[in-house]
Amino acid sequence: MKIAKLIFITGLILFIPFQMKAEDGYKLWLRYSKISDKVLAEKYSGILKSICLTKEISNSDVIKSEIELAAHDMLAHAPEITSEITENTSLIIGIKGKCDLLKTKNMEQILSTLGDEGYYIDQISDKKTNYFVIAANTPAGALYGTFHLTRLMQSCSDFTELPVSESPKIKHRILNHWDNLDRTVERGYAGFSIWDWHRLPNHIYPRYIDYARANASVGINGTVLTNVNANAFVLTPQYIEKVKALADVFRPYGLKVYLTARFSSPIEIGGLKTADPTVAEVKQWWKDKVDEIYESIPDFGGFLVKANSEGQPGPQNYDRSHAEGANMLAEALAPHGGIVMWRAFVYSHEAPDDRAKQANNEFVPLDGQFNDNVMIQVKNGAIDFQPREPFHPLFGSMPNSSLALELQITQEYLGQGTHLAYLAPLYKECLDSDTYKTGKGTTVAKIIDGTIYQNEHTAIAGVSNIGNDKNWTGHLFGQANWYAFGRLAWNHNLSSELIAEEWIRQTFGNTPRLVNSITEIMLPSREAVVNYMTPMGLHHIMGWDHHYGPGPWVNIGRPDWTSLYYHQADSSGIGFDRTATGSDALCQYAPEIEKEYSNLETCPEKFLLWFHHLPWGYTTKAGNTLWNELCYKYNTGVRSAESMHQTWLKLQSDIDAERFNQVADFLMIQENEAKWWRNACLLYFQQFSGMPFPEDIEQPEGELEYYQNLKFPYAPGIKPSW
Ligand code: BDP
Repeated sequence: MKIAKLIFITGLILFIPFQMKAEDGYKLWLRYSKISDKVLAEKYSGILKSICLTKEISNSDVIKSEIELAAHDMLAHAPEITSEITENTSLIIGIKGKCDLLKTKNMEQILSTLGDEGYYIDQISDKKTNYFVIAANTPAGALYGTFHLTRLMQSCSDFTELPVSESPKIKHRILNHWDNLDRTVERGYAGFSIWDWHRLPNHIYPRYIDYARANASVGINGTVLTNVNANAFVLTPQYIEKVKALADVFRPYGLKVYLTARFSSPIEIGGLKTADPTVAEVKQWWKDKVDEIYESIPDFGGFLVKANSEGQPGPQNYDRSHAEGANMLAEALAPHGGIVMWRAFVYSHEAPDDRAKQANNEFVPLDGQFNDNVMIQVKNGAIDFQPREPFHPLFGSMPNSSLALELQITQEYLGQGTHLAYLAPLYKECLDSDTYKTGKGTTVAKIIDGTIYQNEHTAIAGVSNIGNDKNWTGHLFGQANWYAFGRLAWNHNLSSELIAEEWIRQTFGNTPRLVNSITEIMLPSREAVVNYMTPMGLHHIMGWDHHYGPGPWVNIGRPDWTSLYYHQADSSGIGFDRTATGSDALCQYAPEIEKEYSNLETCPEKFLLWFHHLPWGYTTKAGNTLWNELCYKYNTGVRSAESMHQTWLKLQSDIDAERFNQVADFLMIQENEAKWWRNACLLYFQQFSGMPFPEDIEQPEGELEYYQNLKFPYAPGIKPSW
């Protein structure tokens, strides 16, 4: 007993100082670490000295507690918070029409341009007063403005950015959780689902509040709680009560809840014999169900639907179109202001055409048939969230419909839970792609933000990488992708560099050494992954089902799930011919793109094997044979992974031990797995090229057979059933 006690006490002595220093990543980018610069600290304390938070702001409690937390942790300061302006007031947070100071002509004019969620921050000085103001039209805007202010402070800003006028470019900025009711997460690599359905509605974890805070801090305003491979059970009264509990927690943070709707729900939980969208009872069932949901959750966002895709039921089961299915749900939601996000991720092995063409084949003929509150949710590329894909040809092909962009934040195909891949460059690559559909400048961003076709509803969705791991995202740097998704959803014009810098400053600190070194790791990281997994337009050559690790040999019979179908390697060459001589997928793009990508002279090399089947001896722009170029690319990817790891190791003294060690371990895994990818892919493709590895690369090690025999039946995130 005594010994046990001694061990316990020694343990405390040994561990407490260590634990105090270590951080587990739970606080995300909202760490509010102490401002050590005295001048800045004094300035910020001055701004936060006495805050007038006009009491009419319905979420004033959450704004108040955020500011108190930030002031306490960054400045060891307790602001005075009032609901009236006093002579001490240093900061006013107010919404239009409620606060006299915001009734000046100038302010009214500014606010009139900011929309529902925008905000304005400025320092106002006149003879008598000198105060800061955060002005908005709504409580959500006031909260977003508050987070902007705390972000500036955490980043040690000298406030030269003022005045700030911000409003989101896209209306619905939504996380999609692929979370199942049993708490497994499809393609989730950060533990189990954060939604503890069994304990809801009675137990509210503080994590739910922190989740809402984190989303609000980057402007995310919606969350689909459940998997697109949907379970009808979530629509039963028992679960609606649970969803309501979450919605109540999220509301003050401007975060709406949405659910996935399984198309066969009227049969599975409604006792009907059919789910045919043209049958009156079915329509009525959905109408009643939607009314029931709104009764509990008056600001419910709507439904996300995966229909007639990968075994999910849908209107085509009854020979009805996607439009008929979507509109039935849209009609039920419309009176309440809800929307339907109907996914365009459809393909079938029974369809004879290239999988990359099938979504356009199905959806383009339906353009103009969808109700106004239906959005077609389209993945960034036509296959499936690969490390690199050209933009999806549906963007710009449905001028009479509202298209939403779906991105994947979880890294299903980019190293899952252990590879560092900063995804803002991937998101930007798609957003900035010029579709040319209405002439030059018709970028994906301008299509989805409504600029081109003036859509009332605009949306962007990110498949979440969040789980119940202490640090939320498994890999600490997964947090940067959640952050980047939110920031780009708010403003797609932000650069990847700027977003990385913001995140680094808040997550690690403001020293130039930290900012520069971590930027140096993050910015090229996605390209590194492309290089060591799928360079030059290769795609879909990963392990079967779990999608973990290389699998260029995967051949499970069904062509569209088979690597051989995508790389088409044989002794004559490699690549998928999607020009007019092949599947002609290029004809779905605008003529400018079709011309550019069809022509080998002008096709960007990053997409070469996506669109062309080329001989191994083909000469690349650098003057290499295709085979050598491929080898160089794989090798460059490995080199980049090594250098990311080395750069990180130099930061040991700058970062707390727990976070430093986790990332260091994962970078080691990444380096090893990059070699695994290179070795396995090059050994496999060499069988067809019959050419030697260039001498100036590290020679791929091992036997192809060894790599082909590796099995991972318990890899995380597997899709439960097909
Ligand atoms: C693929 C995933 C699969 C999803 C599907 C989807 O492998 O688990 O169900 O996409 O988006 O990326 O529906």
